[in-house]
Amino acid sequence: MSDAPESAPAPINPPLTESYDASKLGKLEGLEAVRKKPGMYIGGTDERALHHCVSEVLDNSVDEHLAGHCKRIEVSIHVDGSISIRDDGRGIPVDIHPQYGIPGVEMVLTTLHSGGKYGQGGYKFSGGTHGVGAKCVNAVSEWFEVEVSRNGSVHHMKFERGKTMKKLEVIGKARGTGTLITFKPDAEIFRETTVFQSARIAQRLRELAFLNSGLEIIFTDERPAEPKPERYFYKDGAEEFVKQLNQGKTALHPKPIRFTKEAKIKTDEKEAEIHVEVVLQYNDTYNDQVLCYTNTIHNPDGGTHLSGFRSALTRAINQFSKANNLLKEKDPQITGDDVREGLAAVISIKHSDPKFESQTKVKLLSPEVESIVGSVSYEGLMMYFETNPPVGKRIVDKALNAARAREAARKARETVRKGALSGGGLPGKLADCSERDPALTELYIVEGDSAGGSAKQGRDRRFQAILPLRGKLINTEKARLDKVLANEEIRTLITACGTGIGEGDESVGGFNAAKARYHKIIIMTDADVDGSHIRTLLLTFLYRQMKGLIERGYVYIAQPPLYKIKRKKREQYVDNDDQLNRILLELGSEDIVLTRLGDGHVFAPAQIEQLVENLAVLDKLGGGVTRYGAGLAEYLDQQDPATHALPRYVARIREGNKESHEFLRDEHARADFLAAHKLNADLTEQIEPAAEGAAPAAPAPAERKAANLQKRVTIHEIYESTEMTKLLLALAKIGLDIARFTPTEQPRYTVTENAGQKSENKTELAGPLDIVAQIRANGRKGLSIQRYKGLGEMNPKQLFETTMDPDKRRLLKVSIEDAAKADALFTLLMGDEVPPRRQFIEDNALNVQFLDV
Ligand code: 0RA
Repeated sequence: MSDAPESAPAPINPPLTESYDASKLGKLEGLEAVRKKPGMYIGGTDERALHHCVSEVLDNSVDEHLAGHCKRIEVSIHVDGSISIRDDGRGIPVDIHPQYGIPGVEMVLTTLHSGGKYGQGGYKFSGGTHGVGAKCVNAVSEWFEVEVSRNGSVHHMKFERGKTMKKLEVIGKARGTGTLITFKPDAEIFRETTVFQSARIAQRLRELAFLNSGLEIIFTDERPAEPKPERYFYKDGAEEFVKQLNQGKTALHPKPIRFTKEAKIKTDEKEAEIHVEVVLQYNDTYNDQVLCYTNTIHNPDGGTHLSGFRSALTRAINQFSKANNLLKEKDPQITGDDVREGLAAVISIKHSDPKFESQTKVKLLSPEVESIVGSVSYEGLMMYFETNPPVGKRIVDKALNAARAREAARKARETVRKGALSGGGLPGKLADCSERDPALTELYIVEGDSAGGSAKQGRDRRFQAILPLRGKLINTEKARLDKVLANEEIRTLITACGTGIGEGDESVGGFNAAKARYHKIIIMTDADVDGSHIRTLLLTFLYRQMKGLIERGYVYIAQPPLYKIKRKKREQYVDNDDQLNRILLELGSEDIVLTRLGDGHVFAPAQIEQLVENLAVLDKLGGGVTRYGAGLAEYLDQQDPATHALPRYVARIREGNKESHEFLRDEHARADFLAAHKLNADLTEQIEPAAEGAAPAAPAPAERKAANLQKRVTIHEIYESTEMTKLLLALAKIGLDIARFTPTEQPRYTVTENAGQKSENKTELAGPLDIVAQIRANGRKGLSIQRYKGLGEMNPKQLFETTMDPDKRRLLKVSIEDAAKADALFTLLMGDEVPPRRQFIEDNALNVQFLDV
């Protein structure tokens, strides 16, 4: 490895020399560039870029695994929206860089384009350009913390918006090695959202586990009330991946076919090393899924590995069928499309010097890969067919069937095209709009006739067209195109859209986006399992046959409300749980008097509103403390009286069934605590060693263990502390006395409802945290909350106002940035029998977030 031996642990606060200062200045400017042009470094500031940050940090840990040093990665999303990635790799180097005079870890995290010593870290295969990713993430993080276990010590550093806030320090002893990075994305940069999508991250982690057999990945989203850690671990990586792709389908052969090859080649003077792994298994559907990866990075647009594989597959199957006389004279030629029907495959290559089409690595360009993947695939397949001729025959049969069906589908498409484009008239079910300019019109595809009727009555007929869909929509994954096109609902949809479908140009019935009759196609289904099923079926069809509509951003999903709430005469529709919570607080704050008993101060309504908002968030973030068994009020009372800074760590001490807590202000307090208890800094749970010279009557260790008398100590970082301090500052500003949160003997506040009326009701409260609870309870009084089931429960006017009115509705745009992943997901969802699919949808509360991963 390129790392020099490290003689001593890094000194705390390295001496400031002139060159250190100068180089440091340059670096700050360096990361400033990332903040100024995030697009250049992390591909934008949207939700995708936000998740890309996680991948960047993760890729470094995976690189450690690829280099043979890391077995386990843990990812946790915290309640405050920060995220941690922990690995048990070698740890980022902490020795002082001879040229720059700063610790390796600081260089890796703050110096742009730092080549040289820590530039590549001696990696043969690397997903990211090593280290470049993490420093960009540092630059766009409100705060970024790193803990490195190396050389027997745990080292700590902290940054804010890319600037070093705490220099490298040893904060304790380490037993093993590894890196823990935690960051909170900066809302100044990610203006759209800073909220991590659990499903999206889980999907990537699972994929990584599939592609790295033997790597264990643990994922915990700590934001729900009861977090459930997930474990991803696959002994036979890619093989299990392919089996997963075929889950719920019938495989043509029980075991996936797998071939691998390792090669060394020369490219422009350079030596490169390439490992190829191809795994495939045929199933009984009519679609193909071939997923391509380079150094575990997904290449949705394929590239040279894909083309090498494709031509080898076509060649091998044709060769086998010829050699065994499986083709009859009148049989059509077997094409590439035919051999891919029902194919599930994963092509994963590792390359020491890959070339991609763009920064986003969607397509592999390295020319040498094509022939390597081609030859290993061809030879592997021929060998397999030779030893398993019955499977070979089944595959040829399937391809032949596909070739025959292709001809039939072409004819069917032709018919549909004639119906749709040559004045066959619009379907009777379609209630069209009067506007003719497609840029101004919208088509609502509505589930069921009754909601369709309401939509027709409620719509603005000038520019809104309605197409009700009834009955069973055909599963386009399971059926061949000719069958799909025989389906009445699908034909109606095609005619209404006006674009035609499928590949090829219009003359052969192909898709033409310019002919779209509406530039907004809005899918409106019920917010239940059946609704999401129909939505997924529709999207599958649009994805496979009218992809251009999705690519142009013409396809949307309507968002009907989730709840209807009623109080006295008032009715209101509520979109989601967050909004419901806000409304409860709002209603609960109406017409109340909040009095501070100490001095009789009465808070103004505007103050109450702000207080409640801040206290509610504080309550929610409090989960970051209470999950470890400590009380939120006790924790908040540890605030620094001047700055309101809160402790960053909590030690949880359990002995038998006794439990106590100690809050530790910062890394120093933690280090002192660890030293005092003789504990390591990098373990989650440890047994405190028995005190030296303990009384001879003390039980022996084994007995202590049996009696559960051991002292178990865990230390937890409270990532939410920064955010909670901000809230305390805000609360103090509004005038709430927040020096004490734990309840006092004497009540401190009163909340009075209906003050001055007969129904006046006064409640005494002992602490600030009780205020929100009381107000929420107030809000629920006399309120009926109805979980809203179907679109049909709304009358035409309500449907328009909540879900169709351009001024009030919220539409979700369906984007397929990552088409292949969406495809894989469609297949997972659509390919199997109803019960497992329903289960999947229920388990994952399927929503469109899945679609634009
Ligand atoms: C630079 C050099 C080496 C390792 C790393 C960086 C490294 C970075 C990250 C980021 C997250 N986890 C990580 N693990 C390692 C090589 C170290 C050596 O040669 O010992």
